[in-house]
Amino acid sequence: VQSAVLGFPRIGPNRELKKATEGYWNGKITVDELFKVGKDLRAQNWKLQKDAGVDIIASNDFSFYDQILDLSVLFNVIPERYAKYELPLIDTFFAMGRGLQRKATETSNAVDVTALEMVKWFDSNYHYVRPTFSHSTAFKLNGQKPVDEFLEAKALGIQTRPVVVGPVSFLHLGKADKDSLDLAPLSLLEKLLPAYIELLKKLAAAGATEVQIDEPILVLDLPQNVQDAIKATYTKLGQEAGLPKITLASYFGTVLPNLAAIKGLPVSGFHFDFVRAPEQFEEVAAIVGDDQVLSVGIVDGRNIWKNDFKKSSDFVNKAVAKLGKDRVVVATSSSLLHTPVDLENESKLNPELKGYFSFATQKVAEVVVIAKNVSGADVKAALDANAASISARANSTFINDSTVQSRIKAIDAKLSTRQAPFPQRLNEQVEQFHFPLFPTTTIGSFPQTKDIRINRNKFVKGTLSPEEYEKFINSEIEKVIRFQEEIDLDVLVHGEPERNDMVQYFGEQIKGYAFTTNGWVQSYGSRYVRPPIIVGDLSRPEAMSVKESVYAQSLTKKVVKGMLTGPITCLRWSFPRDDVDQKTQAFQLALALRDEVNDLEAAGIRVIQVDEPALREGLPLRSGAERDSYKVWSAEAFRIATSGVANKTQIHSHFCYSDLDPNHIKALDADVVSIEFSKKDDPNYIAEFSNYPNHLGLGLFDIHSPRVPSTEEFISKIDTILKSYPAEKFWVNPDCGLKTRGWEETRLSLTHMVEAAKHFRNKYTK
Ligand code: THG
Ligand code: ZN
Repeated sequence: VQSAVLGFPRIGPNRELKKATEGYWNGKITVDELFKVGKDLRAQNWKLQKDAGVDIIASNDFSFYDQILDLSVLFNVIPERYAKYELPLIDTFFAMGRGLQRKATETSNAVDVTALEMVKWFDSNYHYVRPTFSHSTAFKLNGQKPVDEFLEAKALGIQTRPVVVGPVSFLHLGKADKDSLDLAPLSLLEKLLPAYIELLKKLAAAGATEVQIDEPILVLDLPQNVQDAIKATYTKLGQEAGLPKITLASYFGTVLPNLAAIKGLPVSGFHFDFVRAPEQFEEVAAIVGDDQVLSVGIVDGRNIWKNDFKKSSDFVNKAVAKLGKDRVVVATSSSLLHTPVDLENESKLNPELKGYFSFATQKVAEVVVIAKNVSGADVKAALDANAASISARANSTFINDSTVQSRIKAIDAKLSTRQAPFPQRLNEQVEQFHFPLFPTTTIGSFPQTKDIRINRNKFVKGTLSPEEYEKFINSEIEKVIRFQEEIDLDVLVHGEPERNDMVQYFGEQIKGYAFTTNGWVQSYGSRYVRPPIIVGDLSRPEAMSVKESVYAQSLTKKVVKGMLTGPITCLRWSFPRDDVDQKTQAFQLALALRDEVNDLEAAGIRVIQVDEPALREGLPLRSGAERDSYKVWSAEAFRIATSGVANKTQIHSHFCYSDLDPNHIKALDADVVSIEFSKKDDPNYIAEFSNYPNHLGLGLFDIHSPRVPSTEEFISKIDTILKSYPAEKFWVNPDCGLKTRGWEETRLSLTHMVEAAKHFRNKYTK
């Protein structure tokens, strides 16, 4: 039985990739230095896997930004607005990922282009850059990244299995560009396939005997035409001579509803995710043909709990019994991109807890042990140690807290209902606040400057005393308050200088969480997060955010909004427990946050924002009972957190990164919500929200890009929205928090935004 890893994190054990890409963007390193860092990281990752004894090692799992953006560039899916500048390919690639605004110099023309849309990768916290097709898209190979990286590994003496996302997922996950809204991306399949075939032939010529083609959309509800496209595509690839063998892979769920589309396909093997969907085993194993291989995804690519070798081996043995040892592969459930690199880098973690975890490097070893075990090799020592650890965790004192458990049992409908319905609350709020028409606000965070990071690091290291650190944070808060007063925003925020990350910051203060010092996971581009780990029942021993909000409010007559992260987002952006259901964990978080919301109100904070950007990504990938139930309990969790306040306290919420369902948002019953909007070109999306009963801010500029929109651009954007959206419900705000931006851009963008709001305020009050 062979072992396989579907992909390894590319960020490096010490975030080498981040430093290199950001260094390149800032002109601190050359393109050759950037490429050298990439090459070294790839070599390091391949060697690590080779040394661990992995039989099937992926290549082309590396990217300088995003593997889907790699594909767009590789297949020349480059909208004219980027192509026209004729930049070096790597710069076109980054411009598509993050936008580019550059003044003309003696040797180059000015560049001004926004980024492509970025969306959540299935139900993960990874974001991909959406392939954007138009009628003029002309597929061809731009370079040969997968071939180059295969050859690079080969030169190191390592035979790899290149991985690419397949043509149907590539099209289905993409969208039509704004100049081609009538275009159905899937209609381009026939034109795209020759480019894939050319790529596969080049890989074969370079010596690749096998490729992994991912069609992760197989775990979604697929319309018949998409299922037909899968069938047609792999039938066609099977007829083509001179290609490497193909393993067709899917992950993050069950493929059962699309089984008819994959049954009988002429590929050499299938990979399925049996961590997420063990129940699909019998039926998928039944479609594996006599000469096909089944890759059993059994080591979790999405969570950090140590694998249970006994349980996994038993599972794989079911496959061996059916197919024989030669036709079974033991694999990670998905790429390990979604897990931190190496547990050994964690020196501060409680040793007991550390013993229960497994990061990417450890998972590589797990795959090998399970494969050896089912192959009949002697791995007794590893099995015994594993069994001891698994049973120790089950009996750990970190897990149970009876106070929390009885609070959960006592939850009733009253706990999740505001005192009065929205119209009445609104009256009381209007009377209290007197906000102008088109009120302006931000989503919460302001630039996290180098200075902030340096001081935080000193504080964490102990070289800055708590008193000095608090003084520093207060001075940052004051700066942000004065700035917002100066540009005349209506609802102010304290700017969150004290927070490293909106989930990690709370995780560190909630009992029942563990957190890492170096457990970085790529979120998008050069931005990474360190998800905290839920290890036991959750509660809030002390107020978490009151001090900073109260200080900010003390500095100004304007209203300061308190800022919290909602229960669903805390859950989704953490590594959750696998021994309790998600709803229970969300409700425990909701109760902890309810205490915080109530404390903020009691301390005089009259507007409280509880962000739920991860609400949408928590939605089960398929429609059905599980999804319906999620919509109900996730909304209930939010309402439990936010319903303990008076009518006149205004609850805000914020969502981003995904297509939202207005009905789901309605069920949260927040007074004001802000949603990401700047890259939604589709007028129907506005229309969908025009019936939303409460107040709504449509994000007016993309905070992921350093680009500064002009006042006129804001005005024209608002004008368009007002064609189908009522002025009296309209809040004016950016797409998301500003922590990744610089002060220069922030000052200009927000100033222009406020000017535009005032333009309409004048127009509508005349
Ligand atoms: N926090 C978490 N998950 C997220 C977001 C977040 N998922 C979605 C979205 N926001 C992703 N966006 C970001 C935005 C900024 C950063 C990370 C993800 C970021 N990271 C710092 C970096 O990479 O330099 C590190 C922050 C830190 O010091 O902890 O800025 O906001 N959980
Ligand atoms: Zn956001």
